[in-house]
Amino acid sequence: MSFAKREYEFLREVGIGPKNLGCYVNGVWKASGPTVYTVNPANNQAIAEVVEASIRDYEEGMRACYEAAKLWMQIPAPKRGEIVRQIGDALRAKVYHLGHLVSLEMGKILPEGIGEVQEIIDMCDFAVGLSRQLNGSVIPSERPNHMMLEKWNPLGVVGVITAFNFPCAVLGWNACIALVCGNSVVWKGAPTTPLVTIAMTKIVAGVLEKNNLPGAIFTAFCGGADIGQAIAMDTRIPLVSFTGSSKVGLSVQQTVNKRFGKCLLELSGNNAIVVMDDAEIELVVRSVLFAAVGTAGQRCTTCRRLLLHENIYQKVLERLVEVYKQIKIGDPLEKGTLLGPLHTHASRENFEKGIQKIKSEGGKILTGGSVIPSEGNFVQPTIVEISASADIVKEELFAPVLYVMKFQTFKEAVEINNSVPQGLSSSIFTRKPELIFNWIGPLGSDCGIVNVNIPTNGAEIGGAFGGEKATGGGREAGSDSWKQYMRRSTCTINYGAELPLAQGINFC
Ligand code: UN1
Repeated sequence: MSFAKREYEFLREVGIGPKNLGCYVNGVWKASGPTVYTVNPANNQAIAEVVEASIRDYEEGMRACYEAAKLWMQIPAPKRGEIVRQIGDALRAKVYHLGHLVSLEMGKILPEGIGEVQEIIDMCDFAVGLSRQLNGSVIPSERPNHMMLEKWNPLGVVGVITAFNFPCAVLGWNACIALVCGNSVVWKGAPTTPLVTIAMTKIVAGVLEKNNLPGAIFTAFCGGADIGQAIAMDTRIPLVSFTGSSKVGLSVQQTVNKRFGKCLLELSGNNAIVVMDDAEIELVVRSVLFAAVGTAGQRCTTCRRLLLHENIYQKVLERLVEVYKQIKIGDPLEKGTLLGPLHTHASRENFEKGIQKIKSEGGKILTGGSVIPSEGNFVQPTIVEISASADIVKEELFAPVLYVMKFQTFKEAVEINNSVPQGLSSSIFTRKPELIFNWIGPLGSDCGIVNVNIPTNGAEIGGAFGGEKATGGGREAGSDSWKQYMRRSTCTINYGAELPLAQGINFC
């Protein structure tokens, strides 16, 4: 497989040139860190050059960002919503071009690249509505002539550290909410997707500039672990939202907690689809295909474990293997491709190591299992028959590798679903009401996302997104996730002349 090096028209449309400065600091593009090349995962050829942030850039940016928060938080929330509305409109105008960039630099197929940008647009819409609903409550006081109320105030600066697999949508989940809540944002994107970081920041920066607002309200850095570590340690950042592996997330959490900062973690998943014997097989096959092969298995919501009832085991498996053999693998920007490359050469090596481990632990490869010789990071979509108790099944192998296992009862399926350290997403296929309600009930799936008759991935933004256990416990995007981006002030106001004390205490 080889790809000719092409000129990508859409890069210009989103403000990317051959050489790019990777920091948006106090409203100015600059950078004094190392120079890196971002590469196309489909052929490992350089796309463009980026100068990353140095710690000096970080300090300059953070100082301005911290000051800008004081101004931004005094702007009424619905007016902040208006700015986020404009960001949504600016993204709408570029959804196609930005989607291409995501696809080019990350390696996901174009419909998923465009879908990722759409996810931020959806978040903007959600956040605009939210900007008029940051409601507190009024609580009856036990004391005469007293009033108790809850007032939600901004935190100040929200730090957002995102991963390569969703190089901009996860920024959107956090930034849209953080901004309407009155916080300024400091963002570090993944080191291997700097162009998406730059293009996305240019969109936001353009809106801030047009409205004569300080660019420092949205501060962004391309860079590596040193900038991430600086964010985790920075006492000016009361909330750090981190997306990545459980291992790195734990260390970020410990660093942030040590200074009494708060963390919002979205870490590894190890998501199962449970198929009962009354399931509609074609619905299952389509769902598993999207859940296990979509984004080349590099979503945190990717289905990694397929639990099949013994009565339909053979039938589903045969159908899946047949469908897997027809998957079109190739250039993610090309129409019709279903499986693009893994993101980096290292991910490809990781896939190979994983396959070796699978074999050594008794896994039987039913289809796939090899890398595809090419300049890029292509691997075969893989189905493995393996015991639920194998060590490798407990890990998140970030590749299109699906473990299949058999069960006899619903109870056993739930036990297997819950038997891994991670707890992000899960799904059951059945039409039986008692199974559906048990699945979503207290003794059902222990995950943050508990689906029925749909894949484990592809969540809408309206719900709170995140998971339990080693997934980190965070909830981002919709529902009431916004509360994490604000601090709650419980206010008791005495408008009388006396001083009655709570609990009836007489203190004189
Ligand atoms: C991620 O993989 O980090 O539910 C996020 C989904 C997407 C988001 C995935 N909306 O698959």
